[in-house]
Amino acid sequence: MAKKKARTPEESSWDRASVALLERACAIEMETAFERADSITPCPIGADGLCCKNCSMGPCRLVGKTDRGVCGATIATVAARNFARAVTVGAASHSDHGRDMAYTLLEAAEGHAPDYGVRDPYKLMEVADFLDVPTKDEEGERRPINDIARDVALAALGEFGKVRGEFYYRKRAPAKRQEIWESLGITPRNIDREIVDLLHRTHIGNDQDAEHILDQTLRCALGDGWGGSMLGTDISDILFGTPAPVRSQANLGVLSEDKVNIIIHGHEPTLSEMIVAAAMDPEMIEYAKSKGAKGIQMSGICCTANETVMRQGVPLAGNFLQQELAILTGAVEAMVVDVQCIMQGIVPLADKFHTEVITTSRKVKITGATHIEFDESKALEIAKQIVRRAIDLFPKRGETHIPEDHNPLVPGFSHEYIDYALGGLYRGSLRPLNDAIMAGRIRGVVANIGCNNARVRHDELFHHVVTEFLKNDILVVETGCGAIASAKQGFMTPEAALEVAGPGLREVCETVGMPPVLHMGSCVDNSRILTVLAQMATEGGLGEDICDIPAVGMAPEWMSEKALSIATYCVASGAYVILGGSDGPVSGSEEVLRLMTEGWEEKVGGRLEFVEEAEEIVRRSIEHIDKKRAALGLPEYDASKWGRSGDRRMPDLLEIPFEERIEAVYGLAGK
Ligand code: NFS
Repeated sequence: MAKKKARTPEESSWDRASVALLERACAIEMETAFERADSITPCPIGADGLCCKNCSMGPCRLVGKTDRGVCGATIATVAARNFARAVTVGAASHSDHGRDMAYTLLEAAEGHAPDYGVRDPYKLMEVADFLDVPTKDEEGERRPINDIARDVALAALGEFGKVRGEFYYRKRAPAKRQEIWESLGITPRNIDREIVDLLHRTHIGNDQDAEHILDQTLRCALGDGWGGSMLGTDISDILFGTPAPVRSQANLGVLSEDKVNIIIHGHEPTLSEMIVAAAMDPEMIEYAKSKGAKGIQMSGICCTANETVMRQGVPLAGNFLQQELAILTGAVEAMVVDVQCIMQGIVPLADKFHTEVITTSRKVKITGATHIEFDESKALEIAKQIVRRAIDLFPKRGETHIPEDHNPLVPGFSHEYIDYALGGLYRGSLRPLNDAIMAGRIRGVVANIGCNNARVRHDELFHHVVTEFLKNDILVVETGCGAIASAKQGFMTPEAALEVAGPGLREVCETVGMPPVLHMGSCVDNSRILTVLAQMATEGGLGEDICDIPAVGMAPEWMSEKALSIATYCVASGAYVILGGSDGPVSGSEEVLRLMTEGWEEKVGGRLEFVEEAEEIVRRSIEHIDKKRAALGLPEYDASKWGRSGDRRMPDLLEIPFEERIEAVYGLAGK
């Protein structure tokens, strides 16, 4: 591959463990995505959304004097159509994951998947209610759990292809939001239909009005956020338990020198939960010992990591751009993958080591990888087969280079747990959060989510924006690879609040005992963030709708089509969303950019902006939060008012002179 300007390891990643392994890659001349990103110049026409290849009269590149394709399609039509296609793929990926979870619940309820069952009956009852599934029989007696589970699974599957009637999960949004969707005609009819409808429209000779294409894009994305993703989250909780805080560790330093390392990578907890169970089986541990290992070390990459860290505390090996780097340690026996965000590059790299890449999904094979197809009816048996295979590779392990870096984290902040943490078992509510925002102790909320992107310095944008938000008393909630970045950086422990957060946010975190950056799960779990926002809007004091709340959503290092779908459903739900790292995939069309900002703000109260620089992302976010505070008539943010509530920890106070201590605790000095 011809080399252009190559970045040094430090220029490629902000993360120390990754830099060490990139140095290793250089030393042993192994190629990674970082190097390929340097070698491949992205096509500037495609990057701006100006290349149409929807028929064989093209591809038409709308640059220079060319402002229409062969069929006459305009720049705005082409840019909107390309964006719409990306959103449909993203929505399809999340939603199909949700569908698979529903099938697993159905199989479990009907007794065909004996290794699975209902682990959270409370969540099952709640979801049954949303889906109009009766939980009691005609005599008023509780129906058997598996009957309810079967009907919930069937009703959930109905949301994908419902023939007529309403999309049930619309009820999860604030009433005002539902009215907006209704008046614009963008309430999803069913999840699959909006995806297919949008794909149909983007065929040559169909919808050729950018605004009209983008309206359906909002509708399709809503079917993801409030449909496929939300069902994916809910059913995962029913099957595997609703997350609550646990302790864990993050970064490649979690790999073990003397245990069999198995990395689970992908997205679906169906497989990973079983592998985790298999790896804990005493028989498997004994088998590992018989091969000279001290045991089995599980860890995760990407959203599988987020699913299993939230529920089981399985350590996070790393985020998207660390999948190849994990193999470069030489210490990984098996990387077991299912669906989404799996780079083909891991297979040739694994070939150079003793590592085996094992694909498991019916939907995903990678040339050169071992395929062991997962089957829910024999889940644990297959999981054990995979674990055994990994153990067999341990004696072949050669030289290892495991970085030392890892940081503690406390993940597990489902919306249910946040309710509980703030209000206790009997008064569970978001009232204290709303009150803290209204008083100005918490200036606002940022949802910081999404991918890594090999074209921007790995993890740097995440680090920059999160640090600035915390200093400004902004609570940060996270999912996906963004959450893994913060975990690695040590932002996800309660102690972190003392180090980084501003005085108001610190007081709140100390009182509740929570980190200032909350890990809320995988990318489908952005639906948890929607739920929190909906509850904040209905709790009172912060308006009546999501668009009234002083909050911003962002994916500073995004790269996937799923991230575009998330951004779009958040906007359609009323949020201001910023995608970072570049000027975005529609930058070639002024009209589409205007439609996604002013146009969408007028229609749905949210807007989508593409902002390359971290400083500018922070500036615009804080400006938006303050604008929303002012619109609600809340006091102007003033950091000097906080930090004296008496919540400061004793060890801190003991360090300072007595008079200052009085001032710090009671604010009484001089009065
Ligand atoms: Ni989300 Fe999760 Fe990571 Fe991006 Fe990929 S793993 S679904 S798409 S890269 S955050």
